[in-house]
Amino acid sequence: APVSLLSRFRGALVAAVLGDCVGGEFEGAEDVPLDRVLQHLSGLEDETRGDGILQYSDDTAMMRCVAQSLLTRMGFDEQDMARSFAKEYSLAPGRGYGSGVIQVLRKLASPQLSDVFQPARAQFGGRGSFGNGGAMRAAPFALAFRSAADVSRYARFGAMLTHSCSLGYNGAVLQALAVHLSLQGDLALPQKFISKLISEMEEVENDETSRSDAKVLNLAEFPYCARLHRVKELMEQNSVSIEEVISELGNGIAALESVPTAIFCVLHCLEPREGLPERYGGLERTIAYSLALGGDTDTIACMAGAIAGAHYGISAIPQSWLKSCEGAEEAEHLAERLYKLYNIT
Ligand code: 8NA
Ligand code: MG
Ligand code: MG
Repeated sequence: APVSLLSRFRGALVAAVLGDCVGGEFEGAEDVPLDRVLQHLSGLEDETRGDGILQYSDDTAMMRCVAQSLLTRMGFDEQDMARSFAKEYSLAPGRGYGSGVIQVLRKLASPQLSDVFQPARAQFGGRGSFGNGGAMRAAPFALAFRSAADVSRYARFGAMLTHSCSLGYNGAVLQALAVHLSLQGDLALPQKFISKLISEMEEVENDETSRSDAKVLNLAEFPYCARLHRVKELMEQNSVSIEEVISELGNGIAALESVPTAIFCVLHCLEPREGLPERYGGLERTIAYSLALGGDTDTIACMAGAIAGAHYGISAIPQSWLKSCEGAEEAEHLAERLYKLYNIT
């Protein structure tokens, strides 16, 4: 049966939370053997397991702020979103935030602050953060705006509240666009999906700031486009090892080293893969595969989860996984409210 748009909305936000919660187990680990991943995931099916619910981290905490702000303001309001981030951080500072972004979140709490983009610009000697913290929370922008141009514009501003380096906010744009295309059903044609993303990012990266940031950071011209071309090449290969994915695309906390990686995870897992259980559907494969890459596992699984969830819909998510993750039900509720907003604007 075709997947309804509402099911895709719910799938996107719930699978993002799932990726964050189940990925936390391996965050920062260099080597994550696939059997450890599968053991961790099958543990979720065991109702008698004693270790309780898996907690979400900064990824989900900030994504909830984005969704809530878009809902209450019925669109993007930088003051409100900034305040929401600051308030969330002050209430629960122990969610595993990046070491740099904490300074921005503290400054955003000041009522005297007039330019809410200023604290982000002061990061890292004025260069701004290129971490994946803008991208990890970008999915709700694709659920709030209909056109690719709006998704792109507001995902960029939303990320700039903490990530003022173009590598940081362009990663958020790419993630939001990937969710946007997935919601439209574009993953049915994977080659076309990646080609569309490349042509969108050619425009996004063709501005002075993006071009000069790439140069200063010693990166290829059009760094996201270059990575997406590598994703395309890996898709065309008969077999791809985990080591190859990590060396070609990365698994780190920089947006450039994790957003294209998350997109690859989704594309790679559209088909059954060796080493992954046959009973797994595509969404379960995507989450499992993302964790097996190691590195920034919670964030890569969160981003891959959002894209995959938008493709497969909510019914692809195992109930036992949903029940094991803090904030999954709340994410479903936020997705339903965003769906209503999407249909009246
Ligand atoms: P951020 O803005 O603090 O960036 C994260 C890190 O990236 C910084 O602490 C720096 O080490 C580095 N960095 C970013 N920009 C620059 C720059 N211009 N020059 C030099 N170094 C730079 O925080 P964020 O929100 O982007 O971080 C997101 C990630 O951190 C997420 O994965 C989140 O889950 C969290 N986190 C990750 C790990 C991990 O081991 N992978 C552990 C704890 C928390
Ligand atoms: Mg995290
Ligand atoms: Mg992380």
